[in-house]
Amino acid sequence: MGDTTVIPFFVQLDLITGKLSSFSERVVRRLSDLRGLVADEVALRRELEHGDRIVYEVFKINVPPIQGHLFFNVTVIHPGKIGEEYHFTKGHYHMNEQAAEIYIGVQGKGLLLMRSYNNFRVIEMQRGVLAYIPPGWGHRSVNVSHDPFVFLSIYPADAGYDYERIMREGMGKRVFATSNGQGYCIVDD
Ligand code: M6P
Ligand code: ZN
Repeated sequence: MGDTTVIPFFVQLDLITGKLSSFSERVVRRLSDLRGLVADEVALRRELEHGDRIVYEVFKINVPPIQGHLFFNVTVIHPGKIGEEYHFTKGHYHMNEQAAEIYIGVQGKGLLLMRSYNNFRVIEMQRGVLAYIPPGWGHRSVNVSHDPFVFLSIYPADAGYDYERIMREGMGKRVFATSNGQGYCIVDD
């Protein structure tokens, strides 16, 4: 039998800005949370001297973290670079190797980096792009624009997050600004 402790509900999503009418939790990730993940740790330390700015925020709607339920979040990656590397999320694999995820681009422009062993995929995200992350693929998002990059994600509530593996193995790709500061280049890592 399914879990019937939650009664149906809705929230309003502004499809232009990605703003939610309400949320249960706001997770804030700052520069200091990206220690050990950036290409240029010296640049990170230098930027930290000017303050520990917010890199991205996740607006979560809480449902029980158990099989059968779905999490849905809005993630906002603020524009910016660490050295020449564009702001990105920590990235994770799902603890539950059966758990897929769907991303829906809402605002701005980003890249969805994915890795499964030595297979790599990159999807350009913008409003209306529906991307599928199959089970077993690590995923990280990057803001390659000068505006906030906002996306909605939907995934099994028992997916779990494995950040360790990303720490150990990396995503295999990094995204830097081009010299004129307008575009991006994807580099093997
Ligand atoms: C999306 C989802 C979340 C994730 C968030 C930030 O909303 O994939 O599960 O928490 O992005 O990414 P990370 O957990 O890698 O910091
Ligand atoms: Zn995920």
